[in-house]
Amino acid sequence: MSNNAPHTPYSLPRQSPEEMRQRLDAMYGHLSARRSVRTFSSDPIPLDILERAVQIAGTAPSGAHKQPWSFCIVTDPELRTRIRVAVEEEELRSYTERMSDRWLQDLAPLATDHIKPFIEEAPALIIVFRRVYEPEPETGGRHPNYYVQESCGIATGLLLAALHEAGIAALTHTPSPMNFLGSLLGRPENERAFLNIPVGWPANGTTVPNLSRKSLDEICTHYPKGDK
Ligand code: IYR
Repeated sequence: MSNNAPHTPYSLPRQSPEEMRQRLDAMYGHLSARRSVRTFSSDPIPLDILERAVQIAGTAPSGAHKQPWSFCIVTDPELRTRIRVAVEEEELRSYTERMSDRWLQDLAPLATDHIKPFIEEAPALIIVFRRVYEPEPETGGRHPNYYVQESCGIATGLLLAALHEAGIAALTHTPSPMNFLGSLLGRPENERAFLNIPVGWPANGTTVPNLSRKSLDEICTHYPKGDK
């Protein structure tokens, strides 16, 4: 891990407004077609493609540049079966005991339940862990990380964009609690499971809920208000 880097000159090429608009229009057109997918073809994805996407995720900014994340690429079928069993146990408890009626109603359009075949059917899971501190082997102490949630959220956003760029679908799956993922993967004590992301191509016949996104006006406010 790099630290105490001396400063180095930095600039970005200026684009013309036309070029900026053109590039962002293209990016919006592409990214607005990203959808969460829950049914995957089992066709394997070359590992170097997934590694490249993880490398892109690792370009995210992070608190004090601590890069407090680890990405586990799980293709092992036997391990995925064990993950599925543990996931479904927790999800069953969530759906029947932990989630409120309001929550279940809100989820109804997604038609989800506690059965998660995608854990075994998708060719890979990328399981993101947040590193809450870094161990200090010399002293046995703990060096804290900062803004770990935010940093991992940004990195995961870049990961999803990278996968989509390569035409690979993903699901941000959040079994809760998900401490069992750390145990099943033998992760170190300083890591906590953040998200389970099954990845793959959509299975033939995949459908997604017919959702729409909020408009720009709904998500963006100008100050001063008169602007635009
Ligand atoms: N983790 C559960 C429930 C769930 C919760 C939300 I909020 C979602 O947007 C989707 C699912 C599951 O994966 O089924």
